[in-house]
Amino acid sequence: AQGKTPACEDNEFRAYSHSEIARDAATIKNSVVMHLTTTFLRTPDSMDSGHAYLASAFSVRDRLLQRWNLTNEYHSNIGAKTIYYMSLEFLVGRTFDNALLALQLRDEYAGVLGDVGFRLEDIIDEERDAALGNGGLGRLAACYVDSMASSNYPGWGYGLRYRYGMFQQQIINGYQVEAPDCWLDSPNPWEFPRADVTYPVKFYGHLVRDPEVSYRYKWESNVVYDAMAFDMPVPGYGTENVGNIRLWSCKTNGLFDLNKFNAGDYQGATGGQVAAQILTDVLYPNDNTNEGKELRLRQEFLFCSATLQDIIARFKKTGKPMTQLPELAAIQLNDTHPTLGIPELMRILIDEEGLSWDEAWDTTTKTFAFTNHTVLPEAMEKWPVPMMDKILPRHMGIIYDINLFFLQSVEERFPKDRELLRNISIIEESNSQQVRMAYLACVGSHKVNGVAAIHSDIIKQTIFKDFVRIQGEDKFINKTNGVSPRRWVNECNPDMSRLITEAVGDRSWINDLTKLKVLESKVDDKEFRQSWWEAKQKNKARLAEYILATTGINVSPDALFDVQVKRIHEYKRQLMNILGVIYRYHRLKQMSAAERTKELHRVVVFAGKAAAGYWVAKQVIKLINSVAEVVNSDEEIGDVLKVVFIPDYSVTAAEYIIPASDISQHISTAGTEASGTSNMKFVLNGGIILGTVDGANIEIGEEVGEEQIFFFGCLAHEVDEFRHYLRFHQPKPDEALQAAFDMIQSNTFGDAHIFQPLIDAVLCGGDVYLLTVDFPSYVEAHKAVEAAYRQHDDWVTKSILSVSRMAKFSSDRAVQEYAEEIWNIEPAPVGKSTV
Ligand code: F58
Repeated sequence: AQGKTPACEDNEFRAYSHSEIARDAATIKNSVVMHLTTTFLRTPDSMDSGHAYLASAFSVRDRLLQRWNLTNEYHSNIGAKTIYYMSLEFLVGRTFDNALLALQLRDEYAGVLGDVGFRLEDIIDEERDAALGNGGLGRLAACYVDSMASSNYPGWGYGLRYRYGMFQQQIINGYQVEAPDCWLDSPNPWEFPRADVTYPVKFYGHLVRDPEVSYRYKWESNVVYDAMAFDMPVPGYGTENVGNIRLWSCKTNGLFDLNKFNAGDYQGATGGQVAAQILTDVLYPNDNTNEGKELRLRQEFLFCSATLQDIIARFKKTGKPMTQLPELAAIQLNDTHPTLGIPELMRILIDEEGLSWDEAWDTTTKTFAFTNHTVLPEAMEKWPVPMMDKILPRHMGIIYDINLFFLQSVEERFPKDRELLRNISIIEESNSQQVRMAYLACVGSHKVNGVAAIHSDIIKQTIFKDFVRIQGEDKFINKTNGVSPRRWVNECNPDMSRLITEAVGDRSWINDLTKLKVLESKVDDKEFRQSWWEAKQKNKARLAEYILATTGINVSPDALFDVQVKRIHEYKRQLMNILGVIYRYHRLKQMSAAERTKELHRVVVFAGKAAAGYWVAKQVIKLINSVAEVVNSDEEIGDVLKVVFIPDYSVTAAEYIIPASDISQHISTAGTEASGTSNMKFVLNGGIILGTVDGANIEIGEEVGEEQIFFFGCLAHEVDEFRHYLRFHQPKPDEALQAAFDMIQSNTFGDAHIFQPLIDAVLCGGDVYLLTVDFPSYVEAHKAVEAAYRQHDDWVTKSILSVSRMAKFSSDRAVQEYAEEIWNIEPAPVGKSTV
């Protein structure tokens, strides 16, 4: 990209680049064959399903590319304000089916592939997930860029292109074993290397003070890595708009030391390359815990520096003064992991662009906004000052100054309140000083939001309490999460989607979930109800096949499917669930065979990954698998109770599992789950929630009505008192919980010693997650679920009514609220609507 590009004078060139997407079978076939033969050097006779996928995917991407180019060109031509969603995680999953649906080419490709003997479903199954995220936070980022694209907001995601994404989970002898996710081993049709978009990123080094301006420095270092951009298209649905996720990869080419090589030092010659590459090699696999490793800090900075340089390079093309940046760019921090973007922007504005401190600070705080996703103390990001000072000396200096000016302004308003100053300082004065990233993010942003109403209230009363007092209520707002109706209904649940489309009259609901309201009028329509039930049964049969294929366990789709799928964490209480299962098993064993025949059949499904270093969570997985082994092979029990742990939970697995649930469990200790987003997906797919009064469960309950949700357990405001009590008093399990413990301790599920630490955490460790408190009401809630499920007609009514009332939980609604209340940005549709 050297020199200025001449304007294109060739009309044919321009016309082709703007031409309509061809939809006829002959053109599609031609492009698939073209890729098969010229991109992959295969003949039609030697085409297997893997190559059929690749050739089709490249063909679809050609169609997407054209729109993508036009979108970028259009937004830069009109000088649209753009939202940059900075997230160290994007849990995208697969793209092929999503792109086919967005382009409305699914039937066409199914036809073309059918002609050569392939089923589209099998071809779709060839794609590997892009699993560049851990859980909720990463998937939320993917839903938000999907909504930005589909709602025509000029918006980009920024992240890292990890060579190894979320690890693959194998279950060996009941234990989780991690294997690397080598997702880039085969060609990836959904990324575009942009070798020309590369930025140098510095580490370590020293500072030289500007002789004229005391706060301006030159940062000199010879540790410089290159971050190179890879772009992933985000197909907008029902629009020609295509969004972008720009991922940085640490480029190593320039780091080969030819001198060392010539001197015979082969390892030394590539040492620089290895050191650089490591930066974007792996995703840290933690969910709601802070790892605090130096490599992680360097990852975060590489990400922030490259992203800020890129945003500024784009802005500078407008020729406007830097202080106008907030008029063209809004940056959203997806939790604290990208917070170094704040001092990095300050550094660029002051040291490189020559702004004064005040101008730079004003520009920065108007540009950034920050989303908090957790209240768990162990997840709070903090970096030791000495580490930060060594790796990022300039940024440490800037953070000190930000803190100084902030504390000075507080001191003026609240003189002599030393306690207050200590509490709000960005630098924590503990044994070793630490930088509190949540405070830095808060001080450097103009808006701070939580992700569900209860969570936003809690953060205002806890970690940001003093900041609310100092900076005002208005800065702290709520943006309840949402999920994409494209992936989480239309793509994963084709049968239910067809029914909704029939009821609505067209497909407009896919971009406007308020249309689901019409389902309410169908609730008494016999035929509709029957089809609704059949769609669920079909999804259950599909999941039963998936379970058989992944675990070898046979389950009957006629049973109640009871599902808990999410990261394994103590606060999410999978332990309580499996203890409930054990208690159920205990009761079944006490019954006579005749009594057992009257019992409702149930399949309890678990899936989820534990962070590699999270021992307790891994023991919970082992317990679930041990229980499954005993229960599933107990001939007395048969189909009355089955327990399944589906290995390697992923976005794609979720797309099979969620549409098949009758009841799903969201049972975190009240006040601990910020929002949850799978709860929304389950209800949108006609499932009912069994949950605590926590996170977005509460708002889901408000929307669907109390008949449509099963709540249990203590309330958030009661938790502190219970915890306090249990610190000083022996927890008392009720009879049911004690029966479950007894069953474990009598070696029913193998050597009880393995599981004793799990029991001890409850009985001797203060029962921090309040299992003894909530277990009785949990068991009662299960009974209520069972009674309701037996009332088949009422259950179908609940299911239809729930879906009809779920509009609020579309990520389109969430993104629109962010756009209006935080980003101050408007849709800028490119081309025409395609619905
Ligand atoms: C999740 N956080 C919340 N963090 O737990 C969940 O309640 C919420 O619905 C969701 O965010 C979206 O708002 C979460 O997923 C992480 O995985 C972090 C990744 C990086 C390290 C620290 C945890």
